[in-house]
Amino acid sequence: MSKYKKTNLSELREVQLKEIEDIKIGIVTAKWNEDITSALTEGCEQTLLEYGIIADNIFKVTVPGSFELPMGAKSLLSRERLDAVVCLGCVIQGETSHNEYINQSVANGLMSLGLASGKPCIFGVLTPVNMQQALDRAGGKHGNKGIEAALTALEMIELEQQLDKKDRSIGFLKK
Ligand code: RBF
Repeated sequence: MSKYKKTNLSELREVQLKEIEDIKIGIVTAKWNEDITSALTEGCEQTLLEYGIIADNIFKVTVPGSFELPMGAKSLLSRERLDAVVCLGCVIQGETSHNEYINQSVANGLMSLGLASGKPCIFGVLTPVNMQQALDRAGGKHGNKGIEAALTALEMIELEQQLDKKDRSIGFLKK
């Protein structure tokens, strides 16, 4: 079997974090399709706690719909010294193309915000064709994408910590 087999990303991964008690993470959740997004939020928060993030250092807010996720993330980032922000939503395809506008805007918005702020803005938005596909990804047969979003945030923080360590060691090279 190829070592590149598709992994179920909800499986636990190893993440090595330093000073875990100081890590602060935001969770922004869209209220549209609340049954789905609350399951994503629960998976996300539970995972952060399991990995050792302190409950008081998890900052949760809600926004009306997925379109508002980038603005919610920006507002949260400007008020709290966050190490990452996870954005969770569910945009179900309808009879019109509204979902395409929302999804593209949110993806672009979160990418721009992440690059501009230097803080990982995690795209945890389901883009299913129907409710069943959403349920399958919010604790169903395809896992819970809220868990994966939490793990992605932790891995990006780990990367930042590893790079910081390299930066600091430059001044201590042996002659
Ligand atoms: N927001 C979602 O998070 N998921 C949806 O499936 C969703 N469907 C929408 C469908 C239509 C036709 C409209 C107008 C909005 C929808 N929204 C949805 C809300 C959207 O993200 C946003 O909150 C509103 O457009 C207000 O800016």
